[in-house]
Amino acid sequence: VNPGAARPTHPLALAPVVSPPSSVDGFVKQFLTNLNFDQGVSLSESDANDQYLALAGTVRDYLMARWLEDQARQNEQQSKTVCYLSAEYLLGRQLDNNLLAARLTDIATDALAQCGIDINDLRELEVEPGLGNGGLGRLAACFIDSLATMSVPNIGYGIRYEYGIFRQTFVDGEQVEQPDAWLRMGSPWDFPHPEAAQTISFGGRTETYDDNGTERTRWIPDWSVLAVPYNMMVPGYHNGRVNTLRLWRAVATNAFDLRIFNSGDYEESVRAQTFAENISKVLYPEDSTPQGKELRLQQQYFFVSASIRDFIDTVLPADYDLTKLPDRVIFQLNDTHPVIGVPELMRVLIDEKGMEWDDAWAITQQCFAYTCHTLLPEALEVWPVDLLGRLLPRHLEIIYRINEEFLEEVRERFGDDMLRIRNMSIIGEHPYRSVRMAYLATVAGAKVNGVAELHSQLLRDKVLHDFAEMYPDKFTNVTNGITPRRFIRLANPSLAELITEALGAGWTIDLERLRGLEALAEDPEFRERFGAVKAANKRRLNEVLFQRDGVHVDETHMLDVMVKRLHEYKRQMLKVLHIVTLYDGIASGRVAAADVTPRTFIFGAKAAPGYAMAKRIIHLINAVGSVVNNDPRVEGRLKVIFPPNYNVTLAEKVIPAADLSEQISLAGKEASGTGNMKFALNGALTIGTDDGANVEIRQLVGDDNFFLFGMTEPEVEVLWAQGYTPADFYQAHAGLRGALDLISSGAFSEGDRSVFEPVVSNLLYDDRFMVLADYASYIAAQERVDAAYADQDAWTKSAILNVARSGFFSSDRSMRDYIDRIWHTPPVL
Ligand code: GFP
Repeated sequence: VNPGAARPTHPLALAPVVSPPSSVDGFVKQFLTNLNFDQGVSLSESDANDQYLALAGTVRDYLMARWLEDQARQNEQQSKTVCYLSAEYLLGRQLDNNLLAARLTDIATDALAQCGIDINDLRELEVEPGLGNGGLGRLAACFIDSLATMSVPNIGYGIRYEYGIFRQTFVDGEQVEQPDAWLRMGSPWDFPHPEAAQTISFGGRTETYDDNGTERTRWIPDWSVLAVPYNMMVPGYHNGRVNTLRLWRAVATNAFDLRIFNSGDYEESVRAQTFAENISKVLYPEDSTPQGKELRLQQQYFFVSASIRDFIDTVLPADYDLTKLPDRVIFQLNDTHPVIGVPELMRVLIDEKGMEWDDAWAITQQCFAYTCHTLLPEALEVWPVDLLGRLLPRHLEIIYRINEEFLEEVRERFGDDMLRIRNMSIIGEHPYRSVRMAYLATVAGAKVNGVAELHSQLLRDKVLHDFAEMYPDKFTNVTNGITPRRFIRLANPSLAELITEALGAGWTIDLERLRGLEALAEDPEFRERFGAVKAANKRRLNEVLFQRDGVHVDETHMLDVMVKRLHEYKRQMLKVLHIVTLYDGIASGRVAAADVTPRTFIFGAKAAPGYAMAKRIIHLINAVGSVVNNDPRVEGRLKVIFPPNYNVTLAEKVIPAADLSEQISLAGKEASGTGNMKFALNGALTIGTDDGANVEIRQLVGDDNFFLFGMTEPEVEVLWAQGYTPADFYQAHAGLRGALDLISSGAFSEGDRSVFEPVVSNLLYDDRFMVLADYASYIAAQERVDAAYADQDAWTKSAILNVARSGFFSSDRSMRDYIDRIWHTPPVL
């Protein structure tokens, strides 16, 4: 919607858009219309995919009127918009979420039944858009859900990757990646808007010119691509609001194409097109190899430039006074991926809109805020100056000038302290000249936040210490959260019903109300019903996994679950060592099987394709699983399940069934975690380190309802400083020795000792994430878990208290904190 553009004058253009009637008959009619006119089939000829697409189209039709109204209202009220810039959105399936938001679930179910269709069959056809790697992308999806539910104007901006996160398969226990062609069967939830495309340029050079006596700079790029927006609706829960998620797809420009095409070189023309379109082809894996680096920078600039210009040129009125830009927008930088937006906004304001440097800088500093999601130094992005200068020469000049002025400020403040200046410079010198994107974001952003209390504190004290000293007021914390709509209402309908029965319906948008369950933890009847919900969720998981992978989950077992990206810092290896220890105990006869709590261990994890150690660990988990699951000595006691291709859809089934949530990263490494919150809110107890948001979970649920183990962050530091020798821990602990020796012996690799040797020697001689140092404490905590689980009634009580006390972790609360501390964007009612 471009309020500045000429409006059609025909009277019908002013007529309101009307939703189909909210009745079963109205739904049937609209559904059949879509089936006939959009899919081009009659009901009797239609297949399930036609029906799914028509169903999705029908839900969309219901939301459309509100969507159009909301965009118009936000323009009229000149409200301030949160533009969330994120390279990832891990959305999960859309159908159920949108039905729930629009209160259409029952109507749609009945309407389809009238057409002889079971809606459940169609649900299963939806391929989730996996446009993210893990927590970061899932967080973005939770946030946009909350903003819509809170009626806060928001546009989520990102990339419409043609291939999202790869589909994981296992071949002989090893991860094999398959492309994720999520668009293959059609994509009913988004709308392309080619007329709103932006031209995004790259390469070339800059030159100065005389503009009526003022020297100005312009960028003469080399090549460009079109960014075509695809809009998705983001409906709020039961409030009739619909925000927008705008994802950009790269398309070759005509000019680019035509020039080559006319020269008769058709092959070259196709190649050029492929080159341009590669930009939005695939989602980059988190720990990717350097080959793709240039393309990754292209992706980042592509979506950020398109988004900023879209907002300025399309969303704002044509004559908008850009000195007032901070009244209308805050660009939230989700990690460093969109930070190139800082020099881009400067360039637009100065080179395109004719502003002076100082004015542009003052505006830019109010329009951006930065969220950091990591503590691993290697995860803070840097771009080689050569590469950035080649791809975005004007931006590099701007970055240099920002840095020059910033370092001048540092000098004024702290004197000529060369070490400090070198440490704070946005341009790093070692091992090569590079732009430190986190520093650029920190200097430019109005606010910088971490994603859990401990993380924000470590950012201030360590990672960005000098900056926090210089700008103490910039730094703040916003603890992450998750949307209760998807992760309780949709994922755990039986629990949701039980809660609603106990507390009334308001908790879905006011999660602190879960506190009301505390009293009920004392009620034996409620505990029994709560326990029954868990058991039913285990049965449901059993059905899903049996259908999906042919494996069974025994509902009498404790379900001990670790699901998250595979990374050494998250320490899936510690979990493996626990399993091998238990197995070794029984198999060697040292421990009677009857004395071991029956447990099923469930893993879900993808490893970045270029991350060799992570892939070996996946192989090891599968190898341990295949030995354990086939050894009659441990039958009925231990079982390992590792369903391939863990994603949001599977998470929604696994998490509600879990008894024990594994959050076992090395203290000081996990920024927050959000899986930990999902488990607690679904009544699992956590075994965890004092890391990320675990700290806050433990404080809220209480020590009695949380199994804490491991070193604290300061203890980790002390051990490092002393010189950490993992082999000492190996020597000191018989159980650990037994487990590592068993792996080394080839027991899980058909006698081949070489297969897992790199994993074992990495632990013995390097062990950056101190798995061995925390082993003994972890095993002791697991023994406490067993003891606690033996009293099922007391366990259930703890589980209820976990739910009751975790309302703080709603993403609605996170959004309120961002609004109060950073954005200052009131709802538009
Ligand atoms: C990252 C961090 C997590 C954090 C999320 C969201 O995600 O600790 O909770 O971002 O802030 F590491 P993952 O790497 O875990 O996917």
